Amino acid sequence: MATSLFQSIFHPSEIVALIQYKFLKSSPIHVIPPEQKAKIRCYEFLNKTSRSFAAVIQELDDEIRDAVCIFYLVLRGLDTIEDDMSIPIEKKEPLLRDFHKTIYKKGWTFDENGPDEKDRQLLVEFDVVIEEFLGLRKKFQNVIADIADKMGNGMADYAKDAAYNKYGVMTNKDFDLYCHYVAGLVGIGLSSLFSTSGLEKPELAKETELSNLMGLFLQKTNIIRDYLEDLLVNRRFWPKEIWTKYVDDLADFRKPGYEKKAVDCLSTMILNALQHAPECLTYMNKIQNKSIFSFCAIPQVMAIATLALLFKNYNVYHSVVKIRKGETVKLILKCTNIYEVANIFRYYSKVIIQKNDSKDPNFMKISVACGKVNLLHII
Ligand code: D61
Ligand code: MG
Repeated sequence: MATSLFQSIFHPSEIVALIQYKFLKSSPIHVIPPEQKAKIRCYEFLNKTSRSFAAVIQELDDEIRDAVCIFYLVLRGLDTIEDDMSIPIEKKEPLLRDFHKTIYKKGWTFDENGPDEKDRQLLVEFDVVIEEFLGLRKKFQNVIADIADKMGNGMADYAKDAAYNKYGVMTNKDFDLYCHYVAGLVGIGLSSLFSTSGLEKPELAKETELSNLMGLFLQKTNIIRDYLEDLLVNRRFWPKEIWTKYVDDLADFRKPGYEKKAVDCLSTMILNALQHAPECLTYMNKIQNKSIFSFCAIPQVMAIATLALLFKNYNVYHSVVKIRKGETVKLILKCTNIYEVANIFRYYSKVIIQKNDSKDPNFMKISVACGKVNLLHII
């Protein structure tokens, strides 16, 4: 709290928001009866493994909260297998492809992750996630298993692709497909869970393209922000089709003399993500339930705020650039309805327009993309 307040010292409205948020947060968080040991452990895992989603998931209405929590933990488990480079591909491929069946195996656990894998403990105690999964309504189970099947097979296809392992993601089309597997499918699954619960209309489950783009917008923003972190562990998610226009090796952007190229390539990446913003607003405009609305909107506004902060920001190549806690909290407090969220999107599109300059090769396209966010009037 002290560091967050200090970081916002020149942003008084954020100080107010930080203090307001601190008091609001101490109001009811759902109590789980002490005999439900597995469920308690699942929520502990949720809070341990997710900085960005734990809070919004726990604020969901009762009808949907546990299903979304288990959906998250199942996919986090799958991702913990995907991310682990110490598991040989012969072992990894069947683990990923069969994961949708594994979640029905009472008592299954996995202790073969590398010792440094950040969420290894989740799989070591995965029997508790399975227990809770098996306690969900059959309809929820089917949605979760279907998404785990598609995601696991998509991850396995990439994990055994030789070009992907050598160079990373190749084309823009590849980039969209990879992001579809790891994040777009989450959006599609969530829409099905919302409809199944009865909290949203059945039609929402049919909006698979808009749901997919909700995930793409979040995942692409993370991939842009995490350039350095990923490069240091030799993971390359920026599509080769984009960066080869500027350099021969993705790591060259870090070298002295490449600053202009680096910032221009960053603009191309940000433009690519920003093009999804209008459709994300269109999706959120369809949400009726208040708790689901906040759950969807908070990650989205953080993403557009992050894109605005990253734009023209050469620091991306030398450190991890993140929005201040005070700014995050201010956004969370504002995310109450579609009009506010549309205003926040417009605000950040203006921040981007102000940083845009005519010497940027993407100047025109960025102006157009921001213009589309600005002009979108909801209802
Ligand atoms: C509305 C609300 C939330 C949404 C949404 C729509 C649409 C999509 C998403 C959330 C998913 C966004 C993913 C962006 C963060 N990326 C990652 O976590 C990467 O892993 C991807 C594979 C596992 C996905 C697990 C997940 C994430 C968020 C959820 C969820 C499941 C279920 C419900 C709600 C939110 C990233 O992981 C980094 C890490 O290991 O920490 C990676 O490996 O690329
Ligand atoms: Mg991953």
